[in-house]
Amino acid sequence: MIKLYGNPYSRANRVRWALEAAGAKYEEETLSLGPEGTGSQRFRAINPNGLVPAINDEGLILFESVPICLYIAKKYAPTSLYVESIRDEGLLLQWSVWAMTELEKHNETASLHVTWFSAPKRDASIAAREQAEVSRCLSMIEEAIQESGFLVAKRFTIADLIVSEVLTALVHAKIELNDFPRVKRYLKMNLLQPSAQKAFASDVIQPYLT
Ligand SMILES: N[C@@H](CCC(=O)N[C@@H](CS)C(=O)NCC(=O)O)C(=O)O
Repeated sequence: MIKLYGNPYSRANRVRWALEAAGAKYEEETLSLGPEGTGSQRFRAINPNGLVPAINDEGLILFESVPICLYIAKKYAPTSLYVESIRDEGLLLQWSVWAMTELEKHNETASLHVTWFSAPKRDASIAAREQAEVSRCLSMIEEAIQESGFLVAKRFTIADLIVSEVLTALVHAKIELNDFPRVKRYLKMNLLQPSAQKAFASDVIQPYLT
């Protein structure tokens, strides 16, 4: 059985969702975020990077949420969450990596200056610049899903799962989806899947289900 080291308010959500969507058997150890949990010597012996998520699959320890999701999809759900052709694999990897290096990066920086930093540390110009970058990313998704409703292979894949999970953090950057109606519908539809309903704490996805 796979062991997931996670936390319900962390990037472990995308891995838990991937495990649920793949129908893989797993158990989760919840760690607190900070010195007693993720920063502890015991956890650093498992994941030297000291962050959740990490998994142990038959002795293989992996960290970094996006590669973990891709690994789970390819190993446990090759015909549903993964894709067949090398062409589609290229697109799958593109959107999955982009979700982390562009969409998530800009949303996280905006969130710091809108929500997480104490007021004196917030910089309104950085917040505005990064919110604009998130909007640019949302326009890209709006365009990409226009034809089939999905990012790759005209069906729900691990790329949609990863992008959708990253989108659940928009609330922290105070980004509204009203200007992106296709993305709004896409996110709601994906989060209404039974696998997502099992994977997320309800308060994390509630803002996107209305
Ligand atoms: N790039 C990593 C980032 C992981 C990460 O930042 N994890 C956070 C929770 S979302 C964490 O473990 N924080 C605990 C800490 O900072 O001590 C991934 O995607 O897995």
